[in-house]
Amino acid sequence: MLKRSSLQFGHTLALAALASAALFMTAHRANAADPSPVEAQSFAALDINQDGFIDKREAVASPHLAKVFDAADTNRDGRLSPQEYAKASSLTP
Ligand SMILES: [Ca+2]
Ligand SMILES: [Ca+2]
Repeated sequence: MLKRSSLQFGHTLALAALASAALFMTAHRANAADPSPVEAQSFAALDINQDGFIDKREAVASPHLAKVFDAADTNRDGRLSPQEYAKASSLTP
């Protein structure tokens, strides 16, 4: 009786370990593929007119972004695409 229940307990632990490992790997892969949720959220928050770009007037809402705007705008169209914005967050003024 005692032996049986401890076996079951061990089985449950192994399952739990497997489940959390799978969960960790899934979360890790999602982070590597996409911009982090924080970045995506702030891009949407800064893109006031929701045209999919952050122009200079929208960038002033973020002091850091306003400073690195020109450096981040690699194609010089006067606005930041999500890709340029992702780069901007790693630039230092
Ligand atoms: Ca915009
Ligand atoms: Ca641009």
